[in-house]
Amino acid sequence: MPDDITQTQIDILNLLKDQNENWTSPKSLGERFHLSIKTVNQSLSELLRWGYRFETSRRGEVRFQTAPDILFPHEIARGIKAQVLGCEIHGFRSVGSTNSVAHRHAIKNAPEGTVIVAGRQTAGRGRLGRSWMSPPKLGIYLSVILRPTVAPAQAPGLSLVAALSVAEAIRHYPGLSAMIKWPNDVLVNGKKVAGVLTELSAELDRINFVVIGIGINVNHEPKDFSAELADRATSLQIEQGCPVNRVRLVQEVLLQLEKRYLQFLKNGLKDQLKAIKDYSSILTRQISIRHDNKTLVGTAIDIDVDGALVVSVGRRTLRLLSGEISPTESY
Ligand code: BT5
Repeated sequence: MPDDITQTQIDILNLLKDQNENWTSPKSLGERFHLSIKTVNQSLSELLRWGYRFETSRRGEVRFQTAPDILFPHEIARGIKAQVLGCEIHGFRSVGSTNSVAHRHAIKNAPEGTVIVAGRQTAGRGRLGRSWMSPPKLGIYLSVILRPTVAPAQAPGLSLVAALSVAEAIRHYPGLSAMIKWPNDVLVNGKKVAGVLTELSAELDRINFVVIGIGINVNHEPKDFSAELADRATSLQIEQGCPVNRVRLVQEVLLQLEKRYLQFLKNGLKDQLKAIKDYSSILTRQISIRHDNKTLVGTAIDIDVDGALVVSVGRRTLRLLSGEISPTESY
């Protein structure tokens, strides 16, 4: 239960990690934190139960070996390079939706950059009432609270900013050429590996806050997807052939998102449009578009500086600010 690890356990853990290769005795841990040796040993047993591994010397000293692949806030916070995103991290073993939890924190004035992360979601959601499959231990389910000082009309651009950031974080792993499917999907080898859900609380001319929800399929095997998703979804492990450390990936996503978000605040999408277009999986392709209750077939020709998809349909040119598109041929 990530929400149940105690501060004493975290303090002991961090000290042991700081010691690198050096051995530490339970007695010195006790002295450092004003604890009895019994409490230190209990804490070490609890950490073992969480999946941490330590080496023990013949003299009963310990040294840190490995951490479990659990999205503990203290693991994400340690060594994070983002400055603002992740300033507060709240972790949960299971929630309905991290976006809903983030929304509740935002209303209570949580600062910009607050992150909500969960081991699983029981009501993970996509756009337009769709659901996001969020099984335990395999994926990343996180939401970030932002308070951008831009007009509400600019907010849809943040979905592209987030999709680009996730694609860039994934591209750090060898062989994973992540692409963006406008407006909010990230694909690897033509299959969906991540999705972004941007939710807004705003008045007519002012944004109160934005919640960026990010779901990434990380260590799923093919059997972990429902029959309905089997042909369309994939995970990083499936595409890379080996598991991916979720804590490191969260740190990378937050770092990329912070960089791109700061650019967005300064110049809108201008400085990232080239990367968004370079990674777009649909530009120049024939797509079908659901628009005004009709399905149209056209060619995606551009993404403009507002984040709109420009599509040529017969002799007409449409500018879509949101919507559903699908390729008419495979990627
Ligand atoms: C999205 O919606 O792709 C946005 C997904 C955002 C999920 C995150 S997880 C953390 C945060 N908390 C939440 O409650 N949500 C966010 P959309 O474009 O509407 O796509 C939804 C569709 O993707 C579904 O109808 C399925 O077809 C498909 N889908 C569902 N789960 C999937 C998965 N795990 N992997 C790939 N595709 C999936």
